[in-house]
Amino acid sequence: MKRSGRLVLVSNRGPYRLSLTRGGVKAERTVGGLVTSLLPLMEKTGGIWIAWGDPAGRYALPVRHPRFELRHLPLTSEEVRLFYLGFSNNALWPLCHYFLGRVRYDRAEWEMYEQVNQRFAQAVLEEAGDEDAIWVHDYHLARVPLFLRRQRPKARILFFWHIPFPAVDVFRTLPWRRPILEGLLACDLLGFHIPEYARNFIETVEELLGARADGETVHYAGRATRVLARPIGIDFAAVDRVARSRRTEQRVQKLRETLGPGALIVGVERLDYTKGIIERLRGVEHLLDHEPEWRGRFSLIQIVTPSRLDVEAYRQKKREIDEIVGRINGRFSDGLWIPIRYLHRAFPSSELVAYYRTADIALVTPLRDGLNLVAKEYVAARIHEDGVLILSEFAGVAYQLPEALITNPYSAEEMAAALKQALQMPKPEQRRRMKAMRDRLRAEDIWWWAAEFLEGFER
Ligand code: GDG
Repeated sequence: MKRSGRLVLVSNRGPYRLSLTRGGVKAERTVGGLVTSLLPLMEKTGGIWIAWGDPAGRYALPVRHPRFELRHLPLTSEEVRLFYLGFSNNALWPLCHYFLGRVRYDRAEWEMYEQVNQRFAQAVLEEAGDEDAIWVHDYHLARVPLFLRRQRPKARILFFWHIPFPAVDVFRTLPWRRPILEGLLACDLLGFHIPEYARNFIETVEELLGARADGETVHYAGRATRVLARPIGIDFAAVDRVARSRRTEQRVQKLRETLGPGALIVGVERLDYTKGIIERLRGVEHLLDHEPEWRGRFSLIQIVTPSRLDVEAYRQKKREIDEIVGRINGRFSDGLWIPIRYLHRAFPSSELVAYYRTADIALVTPLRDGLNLVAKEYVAARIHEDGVLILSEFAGVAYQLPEALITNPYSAEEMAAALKQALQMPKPEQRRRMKAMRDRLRAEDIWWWAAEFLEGFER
């Protein structure tokens, strides 16, 4: 039965990997930025979440205290290969992250993207009533708004684009640029993280589609779409609460004892070439090479969560990381001290919070990143208001957190300089910066962000 006035959320990846057991359904959280922010939202507002997944069907989740419905849409292995690994991750992902050298455009992949987007749209049409707000997420599903609009001219459709939107001269390399842009312009409210992406988008549709922009409203094909830039938030209070818990406190003590007296630096990311892991390691190597007095005085814990290992580019990246970690540790370890501790696996989120709380410095230095939630989680976990965040100028979140140390990850020299500045930063300066960042992220959390869109949309 369709209930009216609820939220219908659509994304490629869902919040859980489900398996059927004799006792019922077993749900395991999936890892990624979109899910981190949207799961608390769905748990609070309720509604239905449509996403790729097995087995097909509708599930009430979380299993113990159901708050929303999850509808799983299974994809065949051919669809996964062409739509997900192909067009989404070999064309749109590198394109939007300015990695033109990695882009591969292939007609069969595009056609499958089109088809799978149609299937998602069909599932939405089956679930959504006229009064529902339909909120489509991310670059995998750019055509969905148009397919919905054709069937439901009056539907209320939002879209949020989680990755960067590149400059027009980059985006125009995409042979299917028109249908992607027209797909997006079929929604009523289109969200990006930061003004730069919204500007790029507006310039792109003006130039490539001849659309007309009037402030933040774009007019095209007899319709108007409002374009809004608001960086997605995290559940700040929840991270803060976990960071203050007794269990975390014990974990932090334990980590400190095990890791010894030097400064601790942490890095956490999915294995992805956009995240700049190699470049970061080069920055560390540069410091140890050029300023030997720092040897033995800090170590980097680098957590790399396995991701997209069915794509060759990602397997290749993993080999490169293994190699450079081995080289740096081989060159500088002195038997007792190891500069880099590299962990290639996923951790429970409470364990990540313990690392954030223990680490004097967080390195978040992607080559390009839509926003970056690890930076936000680090800040939220710093309950004593100290610690230093080093941010790449190419992470969207740098726009929201100018109090971080902002650096250029393409320069090992600049990264080493930022690291040194962080290692020497006096506590009062750490506090001044951290407090400003905490105040902002507490205010601009996931509830603020959702209200900006859902209420902005009602207006
Ligand atoms: C996309 C955009 C944008 C990581 N390892 C583990 C783990 N994580 C969690 C982190 C964080 C999330 O995954 C990663 O979020 P990011 O924002 O850093 O990056 P993407 O996955 O690339 O997200 C990004 C985001 O969407 C939201 O719009 O910010 O720019 O690329 O929450 O904590 N979580 C657990 N174990 C791990 O090992 N539990």
